[in-house]
Amino acid sequence: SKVPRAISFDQYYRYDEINSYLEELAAKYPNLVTLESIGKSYEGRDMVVIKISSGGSGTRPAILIDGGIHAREWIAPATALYVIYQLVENNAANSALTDAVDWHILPVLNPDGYEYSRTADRMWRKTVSVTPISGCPGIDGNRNFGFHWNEVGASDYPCYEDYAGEVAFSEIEARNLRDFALANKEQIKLYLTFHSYGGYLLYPWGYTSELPPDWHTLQELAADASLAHVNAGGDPFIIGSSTNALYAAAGGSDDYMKGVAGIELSYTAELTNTYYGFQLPAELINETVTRFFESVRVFGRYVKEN
Ligand code: ING
Ligand code: ZN
Repeated sequence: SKVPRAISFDQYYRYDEINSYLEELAAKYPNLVTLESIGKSYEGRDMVVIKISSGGSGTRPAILIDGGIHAREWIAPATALYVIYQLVENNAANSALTDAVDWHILPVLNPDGYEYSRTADRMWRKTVSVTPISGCPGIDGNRNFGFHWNEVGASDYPCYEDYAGEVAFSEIEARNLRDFALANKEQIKLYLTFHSYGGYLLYPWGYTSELPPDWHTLQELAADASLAHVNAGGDPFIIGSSTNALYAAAGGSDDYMKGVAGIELSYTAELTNTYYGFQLPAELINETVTRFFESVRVFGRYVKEN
């Protein structure tokens, strides 16, 4: 695996390159960065969470971020990587975001699928594990979480893109994230999962059109994050519950984090709303990630102040 000379945001990296960068950061910034493997993927890739913490006793409030649960949504790992880059390599300018809050970031939740999308099928969405139908591998990771699993907006048929799996948490990648979140749930105050595309900031629920009791807080914080995105030159996000703003779908990671792990502030970010869809050109990574980092700042500040 080759180490990038310096990270840049005009290209999409391979999984090994992303992990090499994380290792480089851990070596270079030992007082700020630690790496934790939360387990291996189906094909045996290490799933690495980078913890960014300037100190404290491990009881600081924390933010959990993941990207890349869906293989073809390449801008999601790129955005997670940019957040890491800013918090670590530009910490002098961003120390207000790390002086009271810890960050746990998993840039690629579905590494097998990501590599498959990089090398074989650009539009692959799912994991790559076997299903009861040979010739139709893969489960939709964002239909596989065990909260109101498979009740709505998911398929029982393995050949479909939104196949929920034979059982909840059939996927090792979803189990690994679940176990990490549950082990750290006292600390984690906010969960952000990066997807593309469409330009939405979504909060639970995806399984019902009913709103959580604290939906007003979720809505207002997302509105602040959207305003920061606009002030950075981006478009406003469409904000609402997944069911009401986009479509109903059960088994999503955001519903699980709120409904079971008890992380009250839980969001899905659908990054970019260009006509390129999933295939956002590499030339547009930079403006996408720099603008969205201003939204991430808002989430960070909120956790710090509340
Ligand atoms: N969109 C999400 C999906 O998994 C979503 C939207 C998120 C629905 C959370 C329900 C709950 O379908 C993409 N682009 O994957
Ligand atoms: Zn997605």
